[in-house]
Order: sequence, then C-alpha cells, then structure tokens
Amino acid sequence: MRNESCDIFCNVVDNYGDIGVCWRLARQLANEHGLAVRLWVDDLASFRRLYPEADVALERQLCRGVEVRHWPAAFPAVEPADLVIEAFACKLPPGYMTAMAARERKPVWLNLEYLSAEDWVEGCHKLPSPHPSLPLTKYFFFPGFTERTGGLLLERDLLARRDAFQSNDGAQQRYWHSLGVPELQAGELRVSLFGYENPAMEALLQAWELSDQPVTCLLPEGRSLPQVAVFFGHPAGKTGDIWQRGNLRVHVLPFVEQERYDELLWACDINFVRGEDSCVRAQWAAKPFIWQIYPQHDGVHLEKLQAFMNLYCSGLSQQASQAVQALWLGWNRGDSARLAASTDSGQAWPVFLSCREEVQARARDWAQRLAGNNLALNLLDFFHQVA
Ligand code: TRH
Repeated sequence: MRNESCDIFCNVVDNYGDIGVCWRLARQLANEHGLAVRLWVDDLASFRRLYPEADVALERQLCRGVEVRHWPAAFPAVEPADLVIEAFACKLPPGYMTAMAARERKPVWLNLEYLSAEDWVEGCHKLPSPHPSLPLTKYFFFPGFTERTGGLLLERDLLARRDAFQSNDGAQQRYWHSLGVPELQAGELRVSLFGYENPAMEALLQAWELSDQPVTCLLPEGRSLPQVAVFFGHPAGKTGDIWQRGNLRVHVLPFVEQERYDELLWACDINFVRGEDSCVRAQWAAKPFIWQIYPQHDGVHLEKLQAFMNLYCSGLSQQASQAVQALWLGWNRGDSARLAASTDSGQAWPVFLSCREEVQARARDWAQRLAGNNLALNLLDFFHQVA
C-alpha cells in the first residue's frame, strides 16, 4: 500500500542530467520503496528522450509507476506530498510552498544537490535552511562518494543484472545485434563516446585511427556527433551511420532508454561519459572510464574534476594514477597536444591503455565500495528521522 507520498520538482536546465537523475530517483522511490511519487517536469520533450512512450501533450500521465506531471507556469492547486524534493535548487512554485506551510504536519523538504567529490560536501550534507517567512525548513541533501554524504543512486538489482550481463556472451551478442553492431572480434577494443563538443576530439579519433588494434567507437547521437562526422568528411551524421578510417570504426547509435544505455556501458571496454548521471552509471559498470565534467564558465568544474580524480586514483600505482589523470585532464581541457595521434609514450591515450588492467581492477573495487552507500535509502532514512 502506498501511504507515503513524494513530489519531485525538476526544472530542466540543459541536456539530460537533471531529468535523468529525477526520473531515476522517482522510479526507485515508487517501485522499490512503495511511495506514491509525482514527478513535476517543466520540459516534457526532454523527458520523452529518456522515456519515449511519454506524451508531451498530457498534463498528467502514469509512467512506470510514477505520476508524471507537467510543471506549468501557472501551477495548479494541489495537496503537497509528505516528502518534497526540489532537484538542483529549482525554485518551488510559491503557491505550493504556501500549501506546504498550511499543512498541519509539515512536509519534509529537501533540496537534492548536484554531485561533487569536494571536501566541503560532507559538512553541508543535511544542513537545515529555515524559510525566511514561512514555518518551513529546507534541508540540503548531497549525493557523494564518502560515507558522510548521501551516496549515489543505485537500483536494488543493478549490480546483479550487470554481473549476469557481463558474464553472458550471448546476452552481449544479442545486445550488439539489436543495435546493428557486429559481434566483438578478437583483439578489438570497444569504446562508448558520450560527451560534449571538444577541441580534442580530432586528436582522440586520430589516436584510435592509428592504433595497433581495431577500435570500435559507439557514439550515441548528440552533441559529439557533428565533430565526429566532420572527422570522417561528412557535414553531419545520423543514427545508423557507420564510418571507418584506419583502425577506427564508428557506429552512430540512437539515444536509447536508460536501462539500455547501462548495457552499453557494461558491454564496452572503456566508456567516455559526461555530466553527472552517466558518470555515475559508468562507475556502476565497473569498467575504466573517462569523465568529461559539465563545463562551467568560471572554470570551477576543473576543481571538481580534480577532487574526484584524487579520490578515484588514490591507491592506484603512481603510473596508473598519472595515466588516468593525464587523459582526463587532456580531454577536459580540450588539449589536443596531450591526446595527439602519435603513439609516443608521452601521449595520454596509449599510456592510459597500457595501464588498463590496473584501472579495470580499480573500477571493479570502486563500484563494490560505493555500493554500500545508497542514496534512495539514505534519503528515506533522513525523511523518516525528520518527519
Ligand atoms: O546530459 P548531461 O550532460 O546532463 C548535464 C549534467 O547532469 C550536469 O551535471 C548538469 O549540470 C547539466 O546537465 C544541466 O549528462 P548526464 O548527467 O550524464 O545525463 C545524461 C542522461 O542521459 C543520463 O541519465 C543517461 C541518459 N542517457 C540515456 O538514457 N540514453 C542514452 O543513449 C544516453 C547517451 C544517455
């Protein structure tokens, strides 16, 4: 029986990370923990990219056990839920806040923050912020990588499904087949490439073109596609395109549902990811990955990147730690020189590859270690403590 309710508010700023995280959290709270969840989204078109069955014209629809509501400018009068989550400091509708304050038993109000590995996060996690005029308190809830943070979103059965998939060649073959990608050949390297525009793109593609082993790059349709198309001499590209240059072959994939994207990360040898949610998914995939952080104008993203690299690389040999950091920094700074095609040992890609075994072992331990700190469970514990 669903006797606790939750409203999640999602203002889509850019790309798919905001709605990606909210949709994932909403499904978990509804389907794994039995809450009656309403997900308020101001941009249903972005939501439909993640859930193609969504109807952008509907004010209200039931999607995988979650009531998805359009968040209109003129917000309707609704009874607030027991647990109210504003994602990434989006502003709640004023009328809704007044209704929260009018409830005899006040809702628990959380601001779910962006993910960061910086030290200050532990000190700010769960801090209260009383509303200046209404009898309401908002709490900051920070995801994170250490025990004193809110942890990461992780579905109950995800790691078991990952292990079953990764140990089943037939399942992987069927997956590739469903995407129109041929079976894995001996000696081939499979890399997924989900990123933003990047001045270092050409250098990376050249490194793959000239590499000793065949590289198959799986490229989801999106912001990296125009640059990759130009590398192959095309003005543009589309889903289904296949391009070859030297030892590099690129398959342009459709943007698939989140569960199928997980399978792509599980099936590839190395994953390039970006933003927030795909970065977390790459960590659960337990494969080496390269993270392109969401760029901010003031450059603070590079500090966040460094904070994460410090955590992720601690315990690696000096050589592997340097290899990971050189490649990640080169990719994030758009530094072609570091990623250039030469197989000279000073170049980041081949050096990274030479440490692949160690980085692979780290990826596995890392996922195992983080799995004990589950965001949805932590969030519900906090809700029950405060309520
Ligand atoms: O899309 P993003 O760049 O989102 C960003 C970040 O979240 C960033 O932190 C935030 O500040 C900014 O938006 C506003 O990257 P992210 O977070 O990885 O989100 C992508 C989502 O898309 C994620 O849920 C995975 C999903 N996805 C699919 O479902 N299918 C696909 O085929 C692909 C490639 C991704």
